[in-house]
Amino acid sequence: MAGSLTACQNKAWMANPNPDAASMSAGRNHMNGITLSTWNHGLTANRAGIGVLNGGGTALDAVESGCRAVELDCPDMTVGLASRPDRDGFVTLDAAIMTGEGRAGAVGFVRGVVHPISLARAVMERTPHVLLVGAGAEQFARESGLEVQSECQGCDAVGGACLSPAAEREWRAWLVERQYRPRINIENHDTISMLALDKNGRMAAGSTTSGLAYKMHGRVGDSPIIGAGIFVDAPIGGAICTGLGETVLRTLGAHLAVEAMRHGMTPQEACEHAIARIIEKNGNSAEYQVGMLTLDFHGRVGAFAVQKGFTYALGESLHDAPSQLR
Ligand code: SD4
Repeated sequence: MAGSLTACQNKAWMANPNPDAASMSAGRNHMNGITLSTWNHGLTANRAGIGVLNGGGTALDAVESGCRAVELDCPDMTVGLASRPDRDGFVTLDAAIMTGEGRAGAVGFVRGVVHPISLARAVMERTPHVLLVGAGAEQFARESGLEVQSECQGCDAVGGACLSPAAEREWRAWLVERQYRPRINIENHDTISMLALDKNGRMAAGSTTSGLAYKMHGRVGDSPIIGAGIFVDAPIGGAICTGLGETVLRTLGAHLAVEAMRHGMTPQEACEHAIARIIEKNGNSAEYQVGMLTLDFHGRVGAFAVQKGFTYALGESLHDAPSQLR
């Protein structure tokens, strides 16, 4: 039973990766741990995370480092300050981080923060709280010595002032019709969510995103909500989500998957179970995408999505997740 793993058993993946987890073979070349991340830019995150793990760093360091890499370099314009804005032209960012011991930190609706994942970690490590939002979170970022671009803050009536040229061009084109239709599997919602397991059997999860392009000002998605976008619990495992956050919030998707593993499901079964519940509770699954990844303390991996087209990175290889709709 997963719930009764000993610390020693937790490291079973190092010597004997589970043969049932087909995709494990791709991650096996990284003997210092496992990195598992959403979408194509998961490769960027994993490379940074692997570097940390190979240097003896912890899963927590690996996740922070992986998320930071995508916050700085996200060609999809879905993570970090160069992302597409909300409908009023402001880039507002959400992030969360959690460890297997149950420590967690998150930030929502922050502007100008270069590395929201590091701010989430600071909330976890330096405050008695789990979630800070908006101006208070930005103030805490400055107090913590984290980089905040001050021109991105304040109460301007109209945004657009500090968008990247590409994001501003697209936003202005979007303004012509102002249609908000969350679409699936296009570059306007590709959060980086990441799980890492280090050689000492510690696990961490993280997520950082600009949320949905052209969302309402003030909208916060699943990514910074512990139990929704990410969840990890030793000695069971962790789960991370991407996609239309409202559907994940209604079901606390990541928590659901981890609890399914606690009750004996494999990571793959847990993903499929959680995605099935998301579809059951949110109706017409043709209209949204959710991708979920799971990892247990044996190193077994699960991946499943509502729609086809959800890619994920395990170590340095990219995979297509199976999906409910084909
Ligand atoms: C959100 N779940 O804000 C995020 C968006 C996302 O891939 O994951 N996009 O709803």
